[in-house]
Amino acid sequence: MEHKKLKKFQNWLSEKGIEGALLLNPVNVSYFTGFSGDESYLFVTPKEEIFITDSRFVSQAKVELNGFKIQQNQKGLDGVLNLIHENFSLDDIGVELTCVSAADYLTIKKKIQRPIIDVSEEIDELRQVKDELEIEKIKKACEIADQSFAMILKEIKAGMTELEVAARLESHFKELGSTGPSFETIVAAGIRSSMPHGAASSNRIKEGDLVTLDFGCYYEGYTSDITRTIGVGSVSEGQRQIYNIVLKANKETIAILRQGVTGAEMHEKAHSIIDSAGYKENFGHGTGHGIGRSIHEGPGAWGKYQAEPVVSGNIITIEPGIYLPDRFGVRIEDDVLITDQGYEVLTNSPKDELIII
Ligand SMILES: [Mn+2]
Repeated sequence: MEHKKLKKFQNWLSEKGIEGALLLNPVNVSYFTGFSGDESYLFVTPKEEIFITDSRFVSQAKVELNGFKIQQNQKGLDGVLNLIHENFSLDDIGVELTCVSAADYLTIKKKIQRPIIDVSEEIDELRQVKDELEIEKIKKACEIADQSFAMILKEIKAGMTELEVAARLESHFKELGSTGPSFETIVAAGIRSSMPHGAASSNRIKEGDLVTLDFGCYYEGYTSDITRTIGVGSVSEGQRQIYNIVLKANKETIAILRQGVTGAEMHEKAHSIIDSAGYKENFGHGTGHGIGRSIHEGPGAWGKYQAEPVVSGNIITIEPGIYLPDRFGVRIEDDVLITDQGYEVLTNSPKDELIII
């Protein structure tokens, strides 16, 4: 296995004159090493890379990691810092300040007694441009989500609870090779569909409900994130109209995607359609975000002030919605890869007409 991303990070450390960086965030540790466990540490200098873990993970690390020095440590962060202290004389240390707890920060500061430099932003920037292998994994995560949705469509019935639907959906992820959901599955039926993030509850689905399902799964450490809203039995003309406005916003926003487009432009496009239909106040959240090893990551979340343009290799969501308080809501979300030529939609569950089950 090659470690191009780690090499880039090490080159950056050396350019910045940072002598070593201690990574604690399990997502970043996995990103650079391919390790699938957690609670481990990666210490890197411009030339060396040491993976530090405890006895639970040593044999797993030996199987999964290639080319890393593996050190066993049973004393948590204190032990890791002792190990660094004994083997390296550093003038400064890089740390992911956005994900280190205040307690850990103080421990590092006390033990190392050298300036602490934030490396989070550089790692975020590396992570937001996906390579071929990462793109394949996210495509597979999207495919599993699509297939699971096709399966659940045959099973949902009036009378089931939202939790029952979520449980079945999540079990399909695993049947299809995913390690599980990448965030708390949202199944929101009837009035609850007007809550943008109504996690599945014991509410029972009934005839005439719209049901919003927002779900995603992990495949080899990479995530998917998709939303579909469906109808149960018969739906009203009003429900269908709202669906069609959101669908138009979803499709037309996806259609503007290409390198150089900013989150603000995506947000403006989605809003132009929803606002002109008279629902400005009913679309309160962002229009989308980056995905990858985390469900929310670079290059950002799409809102008015997101001025950074997307680039080839970014994988992002587009997810407009309309929510009518105490009545119902609709959201339609897809995952899209930005390419050199334009874009590629990675989630392919049907959406062109409101699905009625
Ligand atoms: Mn999303």
